[in-house]
Amino acid sequence: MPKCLICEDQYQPFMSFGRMPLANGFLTAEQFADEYFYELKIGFCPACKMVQLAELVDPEKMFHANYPFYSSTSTRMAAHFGEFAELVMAKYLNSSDPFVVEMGSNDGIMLQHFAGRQIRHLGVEPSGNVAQRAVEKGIQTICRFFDQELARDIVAEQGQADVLLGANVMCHIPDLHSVAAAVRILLKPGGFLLFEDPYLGDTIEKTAYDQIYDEHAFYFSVSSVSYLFEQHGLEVIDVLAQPVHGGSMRYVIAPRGTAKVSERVLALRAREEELGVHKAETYERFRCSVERSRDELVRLLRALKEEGKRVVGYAATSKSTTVINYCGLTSELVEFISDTTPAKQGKFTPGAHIPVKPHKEFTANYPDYALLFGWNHAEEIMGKEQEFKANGGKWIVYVPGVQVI
Ligand code: DWN
Repeated sequence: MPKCLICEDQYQPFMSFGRMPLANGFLTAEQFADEYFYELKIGFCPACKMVQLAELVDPEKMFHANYPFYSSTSTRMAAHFGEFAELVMAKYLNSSDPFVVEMGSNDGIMLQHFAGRQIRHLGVEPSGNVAQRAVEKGIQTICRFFDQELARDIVAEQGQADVLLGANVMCHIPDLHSVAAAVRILLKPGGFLLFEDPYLGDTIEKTAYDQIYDEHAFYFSVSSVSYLFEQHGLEVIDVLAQPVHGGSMRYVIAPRGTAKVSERVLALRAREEELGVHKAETYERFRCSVERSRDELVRLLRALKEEGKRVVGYAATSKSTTVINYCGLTSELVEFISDTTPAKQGKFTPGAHIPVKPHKEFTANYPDYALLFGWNHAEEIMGKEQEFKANGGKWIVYVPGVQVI
């Protein structure tokens, strides 16, 4: 039985997706023979309520100088981080010369707003290539993993921070106790930590099983997040639902007793009780929904293949690695995947080795169906691909259910 990474209790995993490659391990044909696999298995700890991966991948295998995900590929996300930065400036930066630190700052999509206003800032990003992109934009960035040692170094050189930020990073870090301890070191006594990640409630309700992959070590609820930070003298003072990445939650954390706790925190706890995020049966039901969703998608794709229809994947997302490998999709069913990231183009998807091609290959010869692996960006993508629809093309989505649009 695996041991919980948060409370060290033992728990029973509730689902295995089988042998899985790295979600962002896009590769060349020469690299096929050495491809890395692990078992993608997820469990729920009844003691502290944390949902987590049972087998973790070494962070250095995932986040390195060739990490292919650049945050700035979505215009919707760029706008979202602009709004996030504005909120922080308006509500949480109260000192005369504030200092903002962001963990997992990627290509600087959020910090650029602080840099643009000459606000003291520092991005902490372990993937060298994306960190370099931020540096080129004039954003102060250090290429390291966020931990206690780094927190001490930052305090020694630049002092404590008024605000710590994290967007789609906290759930990626296996040693969350080290992060919480680092927050205590780096944060001013009256400071705030704000972070957001995909929300467990949405993942369950929408059967968004593709949120589960190596990089996401944890699947947060306000209950599990509260438990974690309470061990370190910190508390959740506010929660704000975000309509991005298929449903995210922003948590505002402060040293215990230094700020008023919003009623939204209690309301979300109550909603989680109703949803049953604390009950083993909920995860059994989730597993059944995932299996049903997989079977429906495979059935649909096989039927289209028999009818002689062309299906192309749209957006070689990290999430697609789980769907493709769990459902056993191959290039027989999905001809190729169109993606706008140069670092993924000309390569093959992890595990199933479906070719990834530039977007112009999609528009040059529209398929009959586009399987939307970037379903979380549906509005943005469908908005700009109206010609595909006008040419008779149809979208296939699988979250919250398998559907042809
Ligand atoms: O937590 C994480 C999330 C937030 O971002 C990660 N660990 C890594 C990444 O996950 P993802 O790859 O599933 O993210 P997205 O934003 O759903 O997908 C990005 C991919 O989609 C990129 O390869 C670019 C591609 N894309 C595209 O080809 N055309 C995206 C858009 C918006 C488009 O129009």
